[in-house]
Amino acid sequence: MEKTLVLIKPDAVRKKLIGKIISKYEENNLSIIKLKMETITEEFASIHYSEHIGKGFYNNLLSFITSGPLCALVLQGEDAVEKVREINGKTDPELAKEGTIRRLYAENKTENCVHASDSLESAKREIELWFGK
Ligand code: 3AN
Repeated sequence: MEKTLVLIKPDAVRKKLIGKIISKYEENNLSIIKLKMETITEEFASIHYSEHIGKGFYNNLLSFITSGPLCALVLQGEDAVEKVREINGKTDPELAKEGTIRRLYAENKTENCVHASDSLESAKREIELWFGK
């Protein structure tokens, strides 16, 4: 069984979509094993998004992700990393498949409702960063 980290980002929290988003994961047989609400600092955000430092969208990404409370969760299930990325859809909501969270609810590539770990390795790193060992 795999574990993966999901963030329900500040745009989705403001739009009161936490319940709808969590339902999508549960309907796909994933279990929530950890969950918390938090408004993160720029310092913490820069660790989470360290791979994007220097990219054109980095400053916007940082101010957006720190702009209000988000919901962090660890999901567990068979093939959880890949499954959650399928459920979320592509980064750009216009390219995301019908029925995915981003296609249904996201505004644009930055305000795109959800984050999910992109590999088992990043899942391990991100789960430790957000919830400790
Ligand atoms: P994903 O979350 O789909 O795996 P990443 O890891 O490539 O996407 O990017 C992390 C976050 O950075 C995205 N969720 C999105 O909010 C933002 N982002 C990525 N690419 C762009 C872009 N071209 N323009 C604006 N924001 C972007």
